[in-house]
Amino acid sequence: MNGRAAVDHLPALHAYLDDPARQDSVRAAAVAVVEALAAAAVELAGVIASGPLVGITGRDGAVNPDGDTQKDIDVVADRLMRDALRTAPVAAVLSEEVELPETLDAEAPLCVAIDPLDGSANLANNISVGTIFSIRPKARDILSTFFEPGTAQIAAGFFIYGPQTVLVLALDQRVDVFTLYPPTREFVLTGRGVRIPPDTPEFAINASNRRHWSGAVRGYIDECLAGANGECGRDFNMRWIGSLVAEAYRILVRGGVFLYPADVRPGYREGRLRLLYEAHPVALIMEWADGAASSGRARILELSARTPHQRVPLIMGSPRTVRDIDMMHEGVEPLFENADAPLFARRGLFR
Ligand code: FBP
Repeated sequence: MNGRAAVDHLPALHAYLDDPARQDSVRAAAVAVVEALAAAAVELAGVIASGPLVGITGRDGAVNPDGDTQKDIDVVADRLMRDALRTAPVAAVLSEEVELPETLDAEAPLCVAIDPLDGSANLANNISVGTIFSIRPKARDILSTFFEPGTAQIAAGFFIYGPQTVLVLALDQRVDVFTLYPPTREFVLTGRGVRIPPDTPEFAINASNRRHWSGAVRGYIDECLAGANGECGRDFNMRWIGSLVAEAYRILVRGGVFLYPADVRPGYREGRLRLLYEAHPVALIMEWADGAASSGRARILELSARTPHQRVPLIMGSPRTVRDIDMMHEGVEPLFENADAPLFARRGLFR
């Protein structure tokens, strides 16, 4: 098969972005940010692919502001992404690896929240990891930009460093997929206008935390596990990769639902994932691809952060499934309610 000939028919990212860039100055700025991040992602993909051959040991180093232990690759990814953003029209950047937003060019029109390398602990096992970003117009006061709801985002996306390096981009109310073609170091369009299937019997959750979950989440998963023998009357499949970008990508391809709920463990009472650079951007991607994203009690995009590294429960995927799980939260006390208590017993998915 002639790979080169197949690529020649596909628009490259920079050509594809010409159209939105012509529409208005804010969109032109967002396109410049995406292109800067894409160039950095090509570098980062090379470093990740070579790993120990270029001195990446995967060793733990400092602890980031959120209490996570940084790996050497986290530091490299953070430097690459923030250096790239300095070349783009960005007023301030909030990175997972830094405590507070950093001002870059105060006059520039956009602010960016970024997780430079999500799931880096997976790299030791050669599992896909990613860079997640969220782009929003600068508010009058730069800092307050980050405390606006997720609906303020004008674009978002993630790169996956996996078997292929892929960019999933939400821009102009649509979601497109670009794949890196290594010989030219260019991203080319491989998936146009992604649409999430409305209802796929597949779920992803870290089931080892079951005893810590709220009754609503336990009830939903128990019904999935009962499968054809239970009230839902059909079998479910389960996946858990432990890498948000890989889970989100699977949902874009074949639907299903991903849950990282709040639970009773100390430090998990607001969930695990971060609102500004994990939940907000993936929620925008889900919604613009016809999916949904919720905390169980509210639409993720309507939530505002109170602190830069705030966590949030995240349920995302096929819209009917997310809606069903939201319904199971209705009338149930927020967290720590007893799954066996009468209140929960009244609430089920299929009754
Ligand atoms: P980091 O932000 O520390 O990289 O972790 C995020 C993450 O790896 C997600 O990608 C993934 O969904 C989740 O943590 C897995 O968490 P757990 O190990 O608790 O199941």
